Amino acid sequence: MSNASRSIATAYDAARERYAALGVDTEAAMRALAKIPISLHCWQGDDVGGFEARDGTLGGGLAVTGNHPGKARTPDELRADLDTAFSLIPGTHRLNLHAFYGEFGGKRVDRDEIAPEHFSGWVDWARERGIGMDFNPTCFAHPMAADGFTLSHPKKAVRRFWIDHCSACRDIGAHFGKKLGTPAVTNLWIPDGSKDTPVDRLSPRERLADSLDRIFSKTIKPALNLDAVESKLFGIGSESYVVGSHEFYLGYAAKHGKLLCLDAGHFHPTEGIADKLSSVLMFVPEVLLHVSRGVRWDSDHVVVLDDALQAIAAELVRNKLLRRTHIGLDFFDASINRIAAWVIGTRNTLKALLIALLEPPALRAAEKAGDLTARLALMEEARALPWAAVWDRYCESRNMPPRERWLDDVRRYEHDVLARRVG
Ligand code: RNT
Ligand code: ZN
Repeated sequence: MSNASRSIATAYDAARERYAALGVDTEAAMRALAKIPISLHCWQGDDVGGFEARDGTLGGGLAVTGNHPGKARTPDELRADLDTAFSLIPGTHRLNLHAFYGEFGGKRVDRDEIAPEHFSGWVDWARERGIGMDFNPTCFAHPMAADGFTLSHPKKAVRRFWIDHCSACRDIGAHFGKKLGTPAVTNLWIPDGSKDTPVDRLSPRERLADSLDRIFSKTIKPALNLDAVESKLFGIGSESYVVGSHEFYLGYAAKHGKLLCLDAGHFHPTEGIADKLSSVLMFVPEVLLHVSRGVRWDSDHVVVLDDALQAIAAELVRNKLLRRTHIGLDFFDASINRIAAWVIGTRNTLKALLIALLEPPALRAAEKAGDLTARLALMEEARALPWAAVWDRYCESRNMPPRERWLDDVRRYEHDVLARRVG
């Protein structure tokens, strides 16, 4: 046993005892953590670029900043990068793919023509690794979305095009579900909105509801594909009005039994999504999370272990909502090593869940007894409990580098692989 391993073992033994005295079983917490999949978003790996045979602007109000060298240029490179990230994250996780990451063999395959065959490389890759896949229509970075409207567009032909794209995506999601033995969550987000104050806020929403009804008219078994809809408060170029607002999709999802996607960056800057979970899950069957971090706006910074993230994890664990929650990530930072971005954001999400799983029962008991002084006191003391010793043990027991040791692997990969990607 190395010195580092010995110190991790000693620290864990002390932590286990400390937690046991508080009525917390650290082994059970690690077992529970191992069962929670996180869906890693492919788009952190290439700055939301995709692999279509077209060069275009990203659009849709999405913006990636930074020019760290070595971004993935091909599906094989992106898969190799993902393999590296997965090799540094304990647990069995998932891949969340966007439609424009299909493999089109250099051919122009338009969005309304995509089919399962364009994703066989991804399916084979996921199957070999025993992981599930999730999916997303790509309703941006396309001439048909250039004026900022897609499924709510006033022109029927434009709506038709995007309806066909989204319908194709559900079939592809179902194909993933069938091949991989776990349902794909196919999440629909559109950029539709207006820079300046519109006069008519209603008609676009009526058109969007009609488009959604058409997209979802085909019944697909939930064992294969689950539909999610993602709201947003505002975007770049849609500052004054977003057709698919929170109220719109909350109502739509509740009425039609769809999943609601809550993106942590899609609300007012001081508004967290943690408090929404217990309400929303009373009325929609399941939720999808886009774990993200907005800095002053929906900037999609890499997720850090902040209060907002810990509050989300605490809500899921305390209210036993994990069974009905699909956890996905949504951030993109091109100013740092992109694989490190995945590893940092995913490991932080897991750490937040572990902290929640290790919460002493005395907190709830104090609240139940009406002792609000003790509730606050215990909550604050709990922040300093030795969860990090349990995390290190969790990583080691699953043959994953503990602490910051994963960074050595990322640096090696950067030197051996990423640095050779030029042009
Ligand atoms: C945009 C949404 C959406 C995208 C991805 C790329 O504001 O958050 O989820 O980030 O589809
Ligand atoms: Zn999102």
